Amino acid sequence: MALNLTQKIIQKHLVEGSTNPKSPLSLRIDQTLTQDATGTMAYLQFEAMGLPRVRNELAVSYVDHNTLQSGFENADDHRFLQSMAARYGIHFSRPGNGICHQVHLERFGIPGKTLLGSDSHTPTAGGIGMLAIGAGGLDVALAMAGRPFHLNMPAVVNVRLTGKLNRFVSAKDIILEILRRLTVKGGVGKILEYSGEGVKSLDVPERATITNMGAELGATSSLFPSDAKTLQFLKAQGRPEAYQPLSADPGAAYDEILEVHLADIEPLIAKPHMPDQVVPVRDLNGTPVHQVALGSCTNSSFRDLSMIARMMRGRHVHPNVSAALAPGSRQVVRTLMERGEWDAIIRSGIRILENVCGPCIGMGFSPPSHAVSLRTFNRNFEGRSGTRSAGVYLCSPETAVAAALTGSVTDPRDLGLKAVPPGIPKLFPLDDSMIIPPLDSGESVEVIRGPNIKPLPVRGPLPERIEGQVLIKVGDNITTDHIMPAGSKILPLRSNIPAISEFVFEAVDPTFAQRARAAGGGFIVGGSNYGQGSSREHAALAPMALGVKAVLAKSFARIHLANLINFGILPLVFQEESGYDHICTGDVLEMKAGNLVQKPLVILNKTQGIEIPVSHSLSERDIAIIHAGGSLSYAKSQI
Ligand code: MIC
Ligand code: SF4
Repeated sequence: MALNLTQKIIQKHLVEGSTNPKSPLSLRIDQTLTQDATGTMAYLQFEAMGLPRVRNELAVSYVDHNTLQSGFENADDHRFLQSMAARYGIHFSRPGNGICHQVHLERFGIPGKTLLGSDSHTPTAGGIGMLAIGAGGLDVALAMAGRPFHLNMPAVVNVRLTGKLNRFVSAKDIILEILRRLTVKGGVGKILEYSGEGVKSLDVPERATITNMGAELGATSSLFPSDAKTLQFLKAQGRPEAYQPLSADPGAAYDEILEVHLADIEPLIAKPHMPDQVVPVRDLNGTPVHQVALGSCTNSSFRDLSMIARMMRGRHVHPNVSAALAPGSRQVVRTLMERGEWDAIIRSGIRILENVCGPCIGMGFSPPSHAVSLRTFNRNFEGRSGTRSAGVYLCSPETAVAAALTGSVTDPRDLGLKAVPPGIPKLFPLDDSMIIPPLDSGESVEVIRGPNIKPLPVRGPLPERIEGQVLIKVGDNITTDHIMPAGSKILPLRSNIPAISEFVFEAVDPTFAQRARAAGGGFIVGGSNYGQGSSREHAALAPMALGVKAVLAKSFARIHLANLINFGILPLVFQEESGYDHICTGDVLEMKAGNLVQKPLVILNKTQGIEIPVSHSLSERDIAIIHAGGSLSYAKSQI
């Protein structure tokens, strides 16, 4: 049978199950990655499993998120992560080396392998032909313990790219066009597999921009074939031996087909506050811009930063704009330096930040009040920049530079510039001195824990009957940034669940944590695509610590759903969407939870005196996990 590329990689890694549509399956995970903001929890969970060393092929721990050290907390976490890596056989990418997804692509990505990462943008590695999936820290900890990753077979969408991009239109515009068509829920339960003539015109870093932002569609992953461009990139990384050609069989079947004609795409921009609010840049031409932020795991490759340098050469940032750049990696910076392009950036007046996530996660460079901020990033959720009143617009590096030069939204094609993007260099400057390789044996290494690292809270087994108040009712597309905000104030508490719990739903209802504690926990009610966005398991862990027993929603985003299960919170969906209308904040609900296999289940709204049918998509294994009080208790019994 002719197979598509997704099926091929899955079949090679299949532990249990099949690639039949929607069927449950488990996958062998070759590589794992963590970043510091999710990594501390992941490693505490790994440690709790009691193994002497990681069991997967390659595990890498990156420090790129929590690098603003305005107190001991983040520095403590870095030291903890470094000692954990030495203790358990993990590569450690030191702070300042670069953003996890960029560095992983450069130094570790291998076509045809599986990668599980505790960050929702892990599918960036799909640009090099890996099947890369974002997950909660606990799932990554389990993968490091050699356990397979469980999911339901996603639908495979074939995105056929034809033609070639026009000048000053780039990979970001391709994925913005797809977001415009499919929306932030259009990819849930799907893998986007790219093919067609148009693929050949895209270098690996451009492909990675596209697979990166597949996360904003809610997609499980996005995948490009491995071809001559992949070989060229791996050669330039000094790793030609990692190459193998990979593509779908001729005539392979797909669940859906999406045609994208590259020549028809124009520069696009996503308006506040969702990545799918996409319009042509020219619709906003002339809108005054106050801030431009360049970088992030979406757009900080050498290709993108070189294009910025080429467009800025001999020019200067507009006096009304503050522009800053967080490069993707040291390698990117050194490549720019070798080619004299770094100088053009410095001379232009662009402010230089660390090689980290930085402003993308609200770690500095927050915009001024009511500002318009153009960012080459992937998320523009309200308040994520650190300034609630600011409007963040997502665009390509070309469009961002056009605004930095003119002080207003400008279609980059109107500037009359001659700049063209560079190709892949013959050889990037290779320097892994900021990646500490694992020791042969780490048994004598002491793990260093500062006062910021607090033990994990645990949830007990699910009781027969759950009862409690509806603590909050929210609408559609609620992100994990709404549930558990990030930013420079809250992020340093990622290793301290009791402290971070105080900020759950802070921007939506600042009384939430206090009310939840006073009520001894209760229920959350959500609309559709509840929990989209970041993979942060804190959006489940912190509500669990506050006593949340179940979340009732119209539908869930994939990673958050898995995180709720992992921490023993019951995720229920309304059998009929109208069920959502029959619940108000403050209502008291009751449910028998002894037999979750039987469906539909019934929730009694005691306040309104009505019964509301609910259902779930839990597998037998998920049900066992929930009954056990979460994945860790369940896994311990299995290892
Ligand atoms: C994000 O982009 O939201 C993050 C910060 O990288 C998160 C992970 C986290 O919250 O630590 C993600 O995308 O998973
Ligand atoms: Fe970092 Fe932003 Fe990428 Fe998340 S989306 S990994 S915060 S650069």
